[in-house]
Amino acid sequence: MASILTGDKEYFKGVGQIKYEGPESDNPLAYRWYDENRVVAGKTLKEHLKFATAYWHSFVGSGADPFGGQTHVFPWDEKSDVIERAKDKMDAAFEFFTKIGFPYYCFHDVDVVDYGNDINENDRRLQALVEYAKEKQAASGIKLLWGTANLFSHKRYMNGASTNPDFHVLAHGAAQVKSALDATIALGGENYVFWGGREGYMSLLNTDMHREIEHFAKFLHAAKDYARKQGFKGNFFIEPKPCEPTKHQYDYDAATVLGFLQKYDLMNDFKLNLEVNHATLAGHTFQHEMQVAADNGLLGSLDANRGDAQNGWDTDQFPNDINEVTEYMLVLLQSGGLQGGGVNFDAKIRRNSTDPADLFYAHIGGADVFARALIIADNILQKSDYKKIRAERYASYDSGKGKEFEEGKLTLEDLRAYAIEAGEPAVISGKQEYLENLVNRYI
Ligand code: XUL
Ligand code: CO
Repeated sequence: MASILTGDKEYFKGVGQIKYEGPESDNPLAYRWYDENRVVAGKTLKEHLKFATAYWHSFVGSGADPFGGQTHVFPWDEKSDVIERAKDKMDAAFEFFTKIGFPYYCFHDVDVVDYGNDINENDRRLQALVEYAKEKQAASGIKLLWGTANLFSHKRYMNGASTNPDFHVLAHGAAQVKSALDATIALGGENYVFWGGREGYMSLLNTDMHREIEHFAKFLHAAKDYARKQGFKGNFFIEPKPCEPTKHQYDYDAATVLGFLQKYDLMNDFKLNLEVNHATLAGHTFQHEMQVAADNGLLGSLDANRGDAQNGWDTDQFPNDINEVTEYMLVLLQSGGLQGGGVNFDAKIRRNSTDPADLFYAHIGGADVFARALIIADNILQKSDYKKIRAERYASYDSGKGKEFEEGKLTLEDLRAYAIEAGEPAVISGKQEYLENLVNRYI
């Protein structure tokens, strides 16, 4: 099948366009819940969720782990010419994006084309693939949700990129970010992500943390100023993660990044790209991270995946827990949705998932669980007493002295006087099990 979308080769043979067939369908290569045109809470599922495919896990990830090498052998990886090989990979990627029917994709610079050590040559390579991607985007209607630069794989970044103790390395990171920003802007990318995998430290014995964080802030300002000068109107996102690969990453979690953005005057341009498995590594639920972000106007985008209850590392599995995802969607709907971003499946199929169709099953499952959870969350908000119970829990602040306290009108002495006057408080249930059952009732 020769077309602009698939090049001259079909990579995912035997898999056609994935369609919505409804909950009763037995077809494993169909959506049972993700009907992109279904309207929920005033918007289509497609508009709420803005699903994106991650270039790195889907078309680059080799299945290797610390105990063994490649198990995913890709037919688009065969040519020796670096540009031709990258074009084959892009053909495969757009074939997948088109068949899965997601409106967006995301990439790191080095996912798209292999980089060497020559900055000018790397720029030429990326630009060549940007031109190719422009044609593919125009032909398919698929858009770039965000671009980013990989500042963690090359050995020069072993001590960090913008937080490297060696200024020479920081400058190389800046060169890479400049061309990744140029690529994102040229492709009409809606956002740009900074995930600082090695922006942190392994030992405080050799680390001047204060100086490194100051450098990090200066670097972000320089990147932001450059992109704005080029006319970029989108959001910058910081993606928090507490550790891995560094022992301690500076962008630990949503609350830590909030403090950093406020301290360094970056609140106007930056929001958060939150990832489920990063939240759990930080000892938080994902809904906690989402709520922290939403309460501070920072709920930008989501990297959808899940960890493993028995493993303490970033397993990046595809989401499949309807109960958990429903809680995410309750936060999403109540906070007015994502600001500029979408739901990017930053997830990888397992090392032993080696059929071409496995990539489809994974994304179908992820999309269905988010779509179904959004519908359930909307039902809970519209039809149950969930909102009423939560509001009643805080009713004592809606009038009288409680209201005066919220308005900042009461002193510590006033509060003491009220305590004496009102006597011992009643014991009031938090109704946690009731609410857990309520969620299950709507699933
Ligand atoms: C790593 C991770 C990255 C970022 C982009 O844990 O999540 O893939 O999303 O650099
Ligand atoms: Co991520």
